[in-house]
Amino acid sequence: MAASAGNPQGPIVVIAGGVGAARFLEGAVAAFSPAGIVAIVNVGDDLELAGLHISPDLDTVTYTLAEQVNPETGWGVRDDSFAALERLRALGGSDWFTLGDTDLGTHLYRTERLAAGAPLSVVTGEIAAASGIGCTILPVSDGRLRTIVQTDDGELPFQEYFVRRRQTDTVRGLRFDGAESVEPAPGVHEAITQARAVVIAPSNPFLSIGPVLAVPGLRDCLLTTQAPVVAVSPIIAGAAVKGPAAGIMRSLGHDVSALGVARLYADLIDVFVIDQQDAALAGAIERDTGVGCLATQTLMHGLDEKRALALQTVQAARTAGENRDG
Ligand code: FO1
Repeated sequence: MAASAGNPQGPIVVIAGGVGAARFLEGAVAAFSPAGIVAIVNVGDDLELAGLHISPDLDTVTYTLAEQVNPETGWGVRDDSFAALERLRALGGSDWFTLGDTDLGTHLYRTERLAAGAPLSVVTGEIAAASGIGCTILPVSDGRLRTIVQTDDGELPFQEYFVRRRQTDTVRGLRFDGAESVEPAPGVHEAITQARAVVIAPSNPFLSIGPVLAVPGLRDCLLTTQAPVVAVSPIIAGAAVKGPAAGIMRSLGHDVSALGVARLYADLIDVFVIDQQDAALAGAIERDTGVGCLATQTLMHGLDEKRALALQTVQAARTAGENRDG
């Protein structure tokens, strides 16, 4: 747990998965100077398909901040066309992963640059800059890290579980392939160490934040940074805002509630942000985990709500850090 209030000149660091984190980041970029924000993004969802390197969470964050994301899905590009996918289908190729034509351009660029020897963090920065994004987007690692989902049908690569089999398998466990040997990407350690505040975004704690925390040194970095660390609950009133988080918590034996999430993060965080619908849980969370809570509106509809959540979350972190300093 952090030891003091953090560096007031340092960045706001957001540990991010896909859609929920991207929406939180939209608010952060609106509330604070984008140049002072660093997103550290999950790469456990990455996949190789038809020879292309696809990084769904990096792309979701990038497209969202570039105001290019498909608002209906929260991933992919708005108003994209699917001529390439239709051709692939007509040829009898594999079409279970929906790649739009504009999105494909991103994967072609990334794959070519990686093949030429550029690290993923550099390529991600290039794509962000070309998309007009003012904040820093970093993959948690340049190394190969892949989430493997353990089910009754055996081990499944993440996107097989998530997209191809539509999250219908009961999750018995998770494994982060490559985690033992990867390193944090350049800038990750520095950003957390020098942060003003670190936010664990309202992302799936197992599928999105789990792979980030599995990178060697990341947990220690969060435990030793001077910056206050805050998490935003992705579980509201016993249900996930989006995706399979509730079912996974249940099948892995955790309480499907903000309290269950708080227990997962208790050793890392100084304060926990829960939804106002869960305000009655604040006392139990504080007694059970020793972590203080802020109950507020965490469901983000428009930009005003996203900005308000970002402001309140960072303020809660700063206050927790100052109280800790005494
Ligand atoms: N999610 C789906 O449910 N179906 C898809 O066909 C799909 C394609 C896809 C293509 C590019 C991309 O960046 C994301 C895509 N996603 C799709 C979303 C993605 O699988 C998940 O949202 C994340 O991996 C979980 O954070």
